[in-house]
Amino acid sequence: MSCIVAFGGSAAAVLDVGSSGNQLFREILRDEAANRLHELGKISDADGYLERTFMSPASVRASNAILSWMQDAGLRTWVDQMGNVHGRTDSMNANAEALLLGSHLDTVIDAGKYDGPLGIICAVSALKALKISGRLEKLTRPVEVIAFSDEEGVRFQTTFLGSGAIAGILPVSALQLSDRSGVTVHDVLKENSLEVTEESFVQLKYDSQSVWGYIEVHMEQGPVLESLGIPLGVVEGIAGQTRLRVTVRGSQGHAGTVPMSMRQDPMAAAAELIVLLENLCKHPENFITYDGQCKGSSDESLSGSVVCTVGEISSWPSASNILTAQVTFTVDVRAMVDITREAIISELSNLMYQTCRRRSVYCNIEHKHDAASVHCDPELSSQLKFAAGSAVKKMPGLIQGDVPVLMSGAGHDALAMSHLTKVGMLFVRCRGGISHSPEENVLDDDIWAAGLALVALLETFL
Ligand code: HGY
Ligand code: MN
Ligand code: MN
Repeated sequence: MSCIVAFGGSAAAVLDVGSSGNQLFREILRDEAANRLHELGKISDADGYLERTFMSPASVRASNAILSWMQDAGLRTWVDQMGNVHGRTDSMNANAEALLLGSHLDTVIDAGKYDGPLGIICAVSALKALKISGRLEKLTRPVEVIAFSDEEGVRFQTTFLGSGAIAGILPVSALQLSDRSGVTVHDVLKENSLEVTEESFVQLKYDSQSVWGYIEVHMEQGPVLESLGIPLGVVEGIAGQTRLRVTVRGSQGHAGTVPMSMRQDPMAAAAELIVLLENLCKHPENFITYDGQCKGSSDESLSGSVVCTVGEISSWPSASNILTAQVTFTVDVRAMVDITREAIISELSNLMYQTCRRRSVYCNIEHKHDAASVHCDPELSSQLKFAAGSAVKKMPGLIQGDVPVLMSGAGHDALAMSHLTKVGMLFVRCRGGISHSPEENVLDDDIWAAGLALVALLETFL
């Protein structure tokens, strides 16, 4: 049985004074931050690739490392009953509305080391830079870093188990969600000595009056910043998302004896449904209008605004000489316009059931997760834009340019936190826009730029 322990951190870092005399904290915001990301990238539940799921042994080890780094930054730390790791300053005005910073410590399967941890490490490093320069206690409001326990939703197929509890949008029924092996969220918390009850679960929600805002630093997971040659961008909005689980059931049989005309083949049906999904999302204008109604004419405003993915598929019994009995696959639909996403899901369901009827197979579409799109707070975003611009200007050798504003197709804890408070996001350039892959890469100098931007933002609270 593993449980989360908190142990002290150490080491002061050397103050880095750049050529212009202002403090660049290179050793903290760049070198140490990059090392910590590298270290976290090696904490995995799997051999040979990176995987950390909700409250897994590797997630517990990662939590302990993050706790120690938070303490090293002079933060008061604790772990809450959904496994979120917290580090908070004890500022002069302890009762002022807090600025929350954070991102997720869990990963996808075969993950890169920046998706999630980059936002946690940059936030902790920025606060350490203030501590080193004797300004942590001078913050006029509390600042709290939260390393959320589950944003990817890999294990229980519903996301935001950590941030959703803090934001108060996670139903207590989530504790009864079970993973593939039948283990529930409640079970795995208990295994980690986190005895959550309905009362204690509800108390995890933060009072919106006690929160000033939430800021998340995250790798872009897209190619735009790299194509512009700019290390940082500000997020205008985050796409809404829907996750489905589709089950197709037919009649199991002998691969050699059942004539093609007599088959109820869920594998062939699933293949047709997946191509149907792709066609619907490649050409939504052929099926729906911008206001979400179904129609036949083309409407350019829809093209490119919807993305759909089948990322997981399984069959039973999976053998080359058996006509399959059942196929299950996941569907992930994202769109910036919620009524477009909802219309896609409705049209998809109609088309899927029609196809299954025609093929005399049984279809079931299970709704696993929905999150509406979110627009970041304009004022918070302009503060982030200014902070990012000032950071990039300080960085020796970085291309100077206006900090771009981007949309996010990827989901983030900021989606959940937007139900609690105003949110802002800072994107960091990544190589080739690659993410959810071990090929993920963020330059150390860009990690530095993101940390400097957070320091610049925190300085507005001094
Ligand atoms: O799936 C997403 O958009 C995020 O990485 N969880
Ligand atoms: Mn992700
Ligand atoms: Mn992420």
